[in-house]
Amino acid sequence: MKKRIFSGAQPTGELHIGNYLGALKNWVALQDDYEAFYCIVNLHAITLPQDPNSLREKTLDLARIYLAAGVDPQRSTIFIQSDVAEHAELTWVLSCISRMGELERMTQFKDKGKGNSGAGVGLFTYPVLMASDILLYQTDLVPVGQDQKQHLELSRDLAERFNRDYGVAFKIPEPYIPKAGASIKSLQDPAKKMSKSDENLNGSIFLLDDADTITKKIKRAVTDSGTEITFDESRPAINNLLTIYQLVTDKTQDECLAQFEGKGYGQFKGELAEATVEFLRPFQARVKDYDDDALSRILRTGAEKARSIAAATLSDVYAKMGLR
Ligand code: ATP
Ligand code: LTN
Repeated sequence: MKKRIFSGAQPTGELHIGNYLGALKNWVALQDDYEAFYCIVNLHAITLPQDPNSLREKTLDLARIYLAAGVDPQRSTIFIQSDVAEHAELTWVLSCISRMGELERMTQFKDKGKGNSGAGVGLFTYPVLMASDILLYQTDLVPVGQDQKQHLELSRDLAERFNRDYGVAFKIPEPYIPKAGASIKSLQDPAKKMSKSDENLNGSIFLLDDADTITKKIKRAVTDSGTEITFDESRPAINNLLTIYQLVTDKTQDECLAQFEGKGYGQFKGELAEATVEFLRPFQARVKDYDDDALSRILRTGAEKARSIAAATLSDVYAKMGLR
């Protein structure tokens, strides 16, 4: 039997090339060898206020993005988190075995909510919902970017704790974090990761940006002092741009180095812009491939499949805890 993978993204804004290279690219590659579940995590999105109509729209837009990126609905299960009630139900159970201290240590919570008594409780318990997502499906592998590593460790801790205290109900999931692309940086500040919520729109290349916009953003990207174009962590701006080049062209590091040896930043940026535009072109054409009916069918079928697996896990958990 094939091993299982699970991953998800939030319908909270436009996806950028960091999301694509850090996560989606691997989702597509892994679906050949794994039974894959790709979720649109709209319950995570409401940890911050969302306009209802816009959330509905962004949820469907994100499903289109998964499909355009190459997630194949014949092989992989695509579904909306809130369509499978077990995610919320298991979250309550796992909240009861989570500790305040371990959630307080989550760096994402520290960045977004810690010390602010007006912050929503959902921001605090967010990683427990993520653990439920993963554990409901007896997941083997979770392809994510570097920023999710700590959340995944919490998922493993909660699974181990439950299994030890109540009997084995969960598989212990492994992270899958790519060597290159796990943390694509902002084009404006290579000390920060590229992020949907960055106020500086020039820092991110969005998947639906047109060729002109992409070229402008790359031309404006900050660079490091010096002139060499190499993979070198101590020169984070060029390292980031070269990593993007490597991933959008599928070249090896050596091929990239050889190609830009002795060339200037101007020429490099021109070639990077061109390669990025070419990489996104087929994706952008496919975003309109599915009409609303086709999309609804895929999401309905996905939710049914997901629900049948999630229900079996939850029922086992309830039985082991004495809830039924
Ligand atoms: P953002 O900060 O852009 O809102 P997120 O992590 O909150 O990102 P999601 O859309 O849920 O938002 O993330 C989907 C996937 O993209 C996750 O696996 C995440 O680890 C990955 N990811 C997010 N930002 C980057 C980045 N800059 N580089 C590589 N992977 C990333
Ligand atoms: N927390 C993640 C999104 C997410 C996820 C998941 C990723 C929610 N549930 C399960 C992998 C597996 C984020 O903010 N990027």
